[in-house]
Amino acid sequence: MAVQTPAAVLDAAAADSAFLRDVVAGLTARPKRLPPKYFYDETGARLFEAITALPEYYPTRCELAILRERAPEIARLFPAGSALVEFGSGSSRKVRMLLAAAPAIAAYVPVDISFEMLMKEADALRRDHPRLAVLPVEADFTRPFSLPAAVAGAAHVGFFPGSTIGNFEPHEAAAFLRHAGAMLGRGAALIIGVDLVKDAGVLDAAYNDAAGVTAEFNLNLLARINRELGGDFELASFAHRAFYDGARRRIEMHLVSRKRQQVRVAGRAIEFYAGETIHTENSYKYTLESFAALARGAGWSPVAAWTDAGANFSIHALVFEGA
Ligand code: AVI
Repeated sequence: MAVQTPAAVLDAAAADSAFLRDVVAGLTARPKRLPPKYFYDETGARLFEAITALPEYYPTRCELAILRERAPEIARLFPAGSALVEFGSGSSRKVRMLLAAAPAIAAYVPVDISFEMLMKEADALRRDHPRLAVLPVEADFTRPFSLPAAVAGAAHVGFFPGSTIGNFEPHEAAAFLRHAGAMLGRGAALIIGVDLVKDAGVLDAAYNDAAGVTAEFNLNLLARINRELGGDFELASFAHRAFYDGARRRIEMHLVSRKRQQVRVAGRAIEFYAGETIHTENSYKYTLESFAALARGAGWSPVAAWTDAGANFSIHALVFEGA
């Protein structure tokens, strides 16, 4: 068994209480909701990896295709000796494509909430890039955090792939871009993946895969509440629902109560009527123009944007001018 330091125990307790607070607040709100960032416990991260390989889930494949084709062009935007900061690094598959094309990068700062994942990926990257300083930061990148002192003097480039920005409400996305700019500094570049508006049928299929992996990913949120907060959700009594709202340009994901029922979470009774939903995620889709406008409003100048051949997904390069 791993021995935890007192600080690690405190961190875990603080994280747990934030989870508890957010779950109680979300399940007692009307309509009920849960923050999507809690999808990613160990099981959720594994299920998300499985989603990225599904035939219907095009974003990962399309973003990798853009990186494969455009990495040398993107790498030209990185000043010599710069530090690449990745928000929510997870597996290092995408950044490896940039690192291979950009020997000018001196340091890589992966920021992630999962300490185990950070350490595993950092070790592998150090082996493959012995001259690169790999400086992991364990943090929730949706909250303020500090960059390592070792990169204070370097030019900074941010990397935020995967269209995770789409899981933020537009005002949260703007706030994230402003904070990222303030942290990376005036003149810093940001390379960001953004999913694009497209045919509703393609979008619906991507979030309602035939194998049911997205349903399992959605339901794992209830399983996680059972595991970590002593909840008694019966998973079979909830159904996955995902649909595209064309007016709001977003996929909505919900968990629908199949019957009238009462669930207990952390000693509280939560009532559901039949058909009541918990809103678990929004995944906003942008046009090239609507994302550029969002970025401009947050102090970033768009300098380039690339799409895959089918124009399903985009990668934008932005430079921070100051808010
Ligand atoms: C991580 N994020 C960009 C995914 C998305 O497409 O919004 C999460 C996801 N939810 C269901 N499938 C994938």
